[in-house]
Amino acid sequence: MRILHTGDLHLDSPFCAYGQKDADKQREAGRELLRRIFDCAKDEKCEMILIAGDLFDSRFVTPESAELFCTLAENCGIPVVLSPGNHDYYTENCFYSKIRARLGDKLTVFSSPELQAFDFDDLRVRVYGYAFTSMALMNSPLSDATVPVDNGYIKLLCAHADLASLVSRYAPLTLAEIERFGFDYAALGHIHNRDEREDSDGRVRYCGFAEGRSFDELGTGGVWIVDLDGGRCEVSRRVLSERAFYIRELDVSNIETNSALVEALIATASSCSASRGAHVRISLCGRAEEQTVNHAILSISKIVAESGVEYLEIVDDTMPLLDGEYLERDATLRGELYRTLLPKLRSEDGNERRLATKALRIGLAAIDGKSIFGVSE
Ligand SMILES: [Mn+2]
Repeated sequence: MRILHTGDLHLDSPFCAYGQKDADKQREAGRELLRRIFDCAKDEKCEMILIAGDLFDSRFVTPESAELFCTLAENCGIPVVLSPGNHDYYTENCFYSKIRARLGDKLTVFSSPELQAFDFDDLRVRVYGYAFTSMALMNSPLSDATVPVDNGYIKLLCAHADLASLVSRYAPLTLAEIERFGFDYAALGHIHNRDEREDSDGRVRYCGFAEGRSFDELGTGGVWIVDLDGGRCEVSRRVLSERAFYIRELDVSNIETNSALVEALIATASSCSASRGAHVRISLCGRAEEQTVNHAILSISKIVAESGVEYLEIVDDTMPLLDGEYLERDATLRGELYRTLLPKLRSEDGNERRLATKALRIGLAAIDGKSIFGVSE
């Protein structure tokens, strides 16, 4: 049997950092992603869709997304099983309970914080799971549950859970608990950036993000296609993202001219542009002439156009091209300023380093009687 495993789509996020229009666009992109996921289930001839929680970002679902989800679940022709997570937790009058009457057995939703199981006799599959019924679920629903007698069906778990911490507020499951049940496959959600697999044979997995939403979710996203067959379990990834985030570092120490830096930035950005909708952050490090860096930052639209990325930001992490050794021995105010800032200039913390670098530039400019307004932000 073949399953599609997804979750953590966080549809209808407020996207507060965006303006109204862009936030609407982001939410529409989320709906398009949902369409692609259901299309994928159809194209791949999946027989069931497991959604491991946080399908929606909150309990407030927009009418557009509500209608889309219902239509897709109604027409896909295969069972959709969903376990509510800490964002879209289940209550008596939540979205999921409201659409129950309309969707009937096309959508199966777990509704209790205790372990539940549903049988799908046509498929000879039993799906275990539980629901968050508030923003937290302090215990593991598997820990006290007795392992039920096997009925010969394929045994699945669909759950929103935290395998990373025993004291988590988000259903702290352990791998041992999952293995005690002997699931053929455990479809988890909650942690967006885990490794491919949690156990040695790849039967326990987080769905991972289906499409990156920020620089916290790097690279392409997708869903798992799971084939279960006579005790065998084969899992493969289908990339469904049309937007991907990347962070790159560029050492500018040996780059001497303005145009050489722009060329280097175009090359670095281009290395990400094979992915659709590449969003790239390049952090410049090493020692550089301030003016060269400023020129590059002003050339950002040219770099975007020539590299083929959708979005680019440049973070200036460079050290000014100053003679540090000379400044360290300098007995004047310039040396004093440098020595005072030195621990922060060498700090492990990138933000502290950036701030100290800026303070040094402004301070040296002021001591030299130069304008400090040319100092970049
Ligand atoms: Mn979650």
